[in-house]
Amino acid sequence: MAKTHAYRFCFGPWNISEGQDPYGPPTRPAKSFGWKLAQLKKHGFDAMMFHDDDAVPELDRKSEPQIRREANALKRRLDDLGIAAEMVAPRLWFAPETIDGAYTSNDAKCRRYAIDRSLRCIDIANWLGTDLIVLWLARADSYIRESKDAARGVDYLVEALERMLAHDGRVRIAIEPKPNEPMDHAYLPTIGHALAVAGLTSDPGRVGCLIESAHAILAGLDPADEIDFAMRFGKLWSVHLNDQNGLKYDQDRPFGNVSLRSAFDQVRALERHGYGKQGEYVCFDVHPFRTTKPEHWMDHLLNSRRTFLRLVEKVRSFDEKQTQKLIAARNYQALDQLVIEHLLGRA
Ligand code: XUL
Ligand code: MN
Repeated sequence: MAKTHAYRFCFGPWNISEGQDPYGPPTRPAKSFGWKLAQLKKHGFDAMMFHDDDAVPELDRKSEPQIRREANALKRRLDDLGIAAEMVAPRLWFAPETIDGAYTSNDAKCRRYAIDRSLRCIDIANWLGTDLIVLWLARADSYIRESKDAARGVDYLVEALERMLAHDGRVRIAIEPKPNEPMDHAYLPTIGHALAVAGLTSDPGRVGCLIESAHAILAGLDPADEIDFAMRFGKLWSVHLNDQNGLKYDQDRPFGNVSLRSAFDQVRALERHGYGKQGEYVCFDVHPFRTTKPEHWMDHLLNSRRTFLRLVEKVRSFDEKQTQKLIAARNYQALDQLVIEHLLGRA
């Protein structure tokens, strides 16, 4: 395994959130984008990830020249700080046009809106200096099965991807699957689904994926297996590391905070396939607890990075020779305990 590889880290402005949930209001006063960017810099993160309207607020109400001006101004701000834009993701779950599923809406006008907005998102990504677009297909599903045809949903998704690929010959599109929430059953719940749809486009090499640990867990899958699978196809272009306690609502907990062993396995999978060597970032899609006080606002991000880096050490010092011996002897019971003892450290 590579011993020298250094990782670069990233988060989004939404990861410094105010504590609201469906049942209660914010518990911390909102901070400005400038404050969030300054925190990112101060704490030594390398990149920020953006929704299109994190980069250019209220972009549906703005003209193209105005969007360009604001994106260019943001790029200058990022450059001054030495911060990269990792990706831009079209926020296709807020506007009235996306109520019935954006690209997969039954209404042609709404599908057109979703595609037009995605093309604008690609332009913003270009102005911010990244070729990576992330699609979390929040509402690509049906509330009522009989109202839609999932096969036609695939056609609509492919059509949208084709329009994006044609809009910019260099753009790479990473699909971020999530099996549920806000919807009941998403059309693309897993990496296998995302890559299958990529294969239907005219340029599958430019359609890959992003794995979020919590989303894989919500699909009943092992995030480390999802990482291995995506990397086998050379398609893992970003990760949203976090944690999740069972099949509940999306929790976006600090990385490793529920299952240290699963986090170890995820880091080991990333390490063994050289994640990051092509410029990929380690992003944390984590949120502070509702109880977090403003003075501890960055701790969920700092702790996630600290846990990640400590696990990199654990992966690099794991006894791989002994592992191979135990595998050869089919002594998986001993292998199981080898992992546990390693994670526990010296008694
Ligand atoms: C939703 C989620 C999003 C995407 C970006 O669960 O993870 O924040 O990561 O659109
Ligand atoms: Mn995410």
